Amino acid sequence: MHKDKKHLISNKLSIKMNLQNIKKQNFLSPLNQSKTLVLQSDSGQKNHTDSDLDVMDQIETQEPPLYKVLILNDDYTPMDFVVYVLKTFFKHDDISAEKIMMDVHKQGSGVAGIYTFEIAETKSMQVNQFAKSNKYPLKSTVEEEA
Ligand code: TYC
Repeated sequence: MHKDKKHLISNKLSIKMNLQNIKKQNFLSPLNQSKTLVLQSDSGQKNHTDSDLDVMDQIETQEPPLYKVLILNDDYTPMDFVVYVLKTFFKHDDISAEKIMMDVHKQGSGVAGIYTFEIAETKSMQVNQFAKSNKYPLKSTVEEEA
């Protein structure tokens, strides 16, 4: 099972155990899609209403949007450096890192990994910073999964 989904289900259980009332609030995701956020709130009411249970079911079925971290080709970054990046930041083994690096080298870009928004952004920034520190032009970007 997807780890974010596990997280949501465990959220659901903790809400079930601890909360008497549940309130919804709308907010905007990084790409301005409307989402529903469930907030913990006041006590006093012993039983969950049907609407509370609907909200819990909604939590369980929501999947977070996913984002690809792309690695871009250039003419100067050494192949070994790209393989090291793929193994270190994206936990690929030698075979997979070598294959992704060669795909990027031949096709111009490739997917290093797929994550939720903050993790994807963080990894991409870490790669760009690491390449810059080593004076290589290697660049990474983030793109929402189709
Ligand atoms: N094209 C680079 C070279 O020939 C290798 C390379 C591969 C660079 C992938 C960046 O994302 C990259 N040295």
